[in-house]
Amino acid sequence: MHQTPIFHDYTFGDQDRRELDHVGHYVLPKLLTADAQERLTEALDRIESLIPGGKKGYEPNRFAAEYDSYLESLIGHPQMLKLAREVLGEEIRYDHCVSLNRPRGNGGIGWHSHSYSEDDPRYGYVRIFFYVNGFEADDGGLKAVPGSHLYRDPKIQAATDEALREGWLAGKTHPETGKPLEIETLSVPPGTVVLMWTHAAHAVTPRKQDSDTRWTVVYGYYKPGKDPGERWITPEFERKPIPGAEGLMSPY
Ligand SMILES: O=C(O)CCC(=O)C(=O)O
Ligand SMILES: [Fe+2]
Repeated sequence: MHQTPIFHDYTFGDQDRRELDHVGHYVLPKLLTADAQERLTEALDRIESLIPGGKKGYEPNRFAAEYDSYLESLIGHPQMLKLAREVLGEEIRYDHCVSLNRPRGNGGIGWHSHSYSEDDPRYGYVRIFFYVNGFEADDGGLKAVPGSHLYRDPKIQAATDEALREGWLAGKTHPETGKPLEIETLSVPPGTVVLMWTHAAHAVTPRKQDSDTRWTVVYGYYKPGKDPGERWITPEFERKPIPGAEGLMSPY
């Protein structure tokens, strides 16, 4: 089936893959086409409007692709799958699509990491973030700790940068360089895609009171073979035929 491109031309080569593996995240600035940015903004605006009064346990933001056909169509979009496979290898599964809109005054989120296959680094899990209108470091900005993913710790947690430095980060070094781990703040232009390994320590700064909404959606994919835990997919959605997504929905 023909689908309108969502990404401009790019190459994600061996060098880029090595950088993702070394750092834990990888930024693809301005990758989204103008058309994709426009349609994503519309879709994410709709999701945002559904949140008040949304169903507990089946929240429009947490099950975003189940509430919006455009977001759904991206799960199996050829360019999305090509990127996911460049990162994870041929065999992949879909895990979740969550809207991460941050309206003005949104508090951001403290330091954390996520889980998957802690005991076997051959099985990866990657988040593909679409930062549709970008962000500045101090305004709904993503922060990360290069090298933290190599510890494969799914339980990193800290409320502030200071608490992270005094806690989890204290004395930790990059396993490949021996250099002390440090916090990195990002700023990205509109249309940016960010890849992040699941065990990377990350956090988000608050959105300013006088800013517009930060429009963001994330898609999670992994290499099957390990227990993915609770996936944010309803049984009905798991069975739904989605063009391009055949074989991606079963957990293993
Ligand atoms: O809102 C963001 O930029 C990141 C949210 C996050 O931590 C996640 O989706 O895992
Ligand atoms: Fe996260």
